[in-house]
Amino acid sequence: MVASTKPDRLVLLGDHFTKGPDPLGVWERIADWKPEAVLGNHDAKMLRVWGSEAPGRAEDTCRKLPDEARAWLGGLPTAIEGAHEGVPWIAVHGGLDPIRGLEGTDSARRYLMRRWPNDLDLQNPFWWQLWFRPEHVFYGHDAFRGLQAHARTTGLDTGCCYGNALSAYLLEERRLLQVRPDGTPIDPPELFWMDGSTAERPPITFGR
Ligand SMILES: [Mn+2]
Repeated sequence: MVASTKPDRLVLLGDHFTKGPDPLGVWERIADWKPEAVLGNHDAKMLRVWGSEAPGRAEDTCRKLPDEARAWLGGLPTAIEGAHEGVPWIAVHGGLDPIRGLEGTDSARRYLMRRWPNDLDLQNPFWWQLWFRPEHVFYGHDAFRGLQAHARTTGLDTGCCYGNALSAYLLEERRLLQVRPDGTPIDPPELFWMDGSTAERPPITFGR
């Protein structure tokens, strides 16, 4: 997708290394492309355990990567802001407080939040169901629900590491891009769900 579109800005949405089979391969791409990126919850875990000999997925992943990857992770912001044709956008891994916005969402919630005001009660609404602020938010962290296309939020984690698709959004063309895990383009894009279905379903909306 990067080779075919040659974007001016490439923003990765977090959880860069722990999910797939080849973390070093991911790092080599990052070192080559030098994308912008936001910190994911698994990235934060890696920073906490780096250098530890303890067993665990994050620890194992750290041991496969050079120190430069640690420095890169350690320098990542938890949010990136931009604007395209007058529309402001924000990239985060998890979510944002729909009442207090970016400035009112602390770092951990930016990379962890799925529901608002917290994830403890599964009856709580998803943060994006309550997002009526002016910025369009792009996020990851929720492969279980597949592609999430709403008016002002777009969830792009379509579970490539589970055999589904890698998804990206090309702002200049307002177009979703997808490839299969082997790199084959999926055109037109599909909505991927964890039950294996690719059929299009109505987008989940709330109050719109
Ligand atoms: Mn995550």
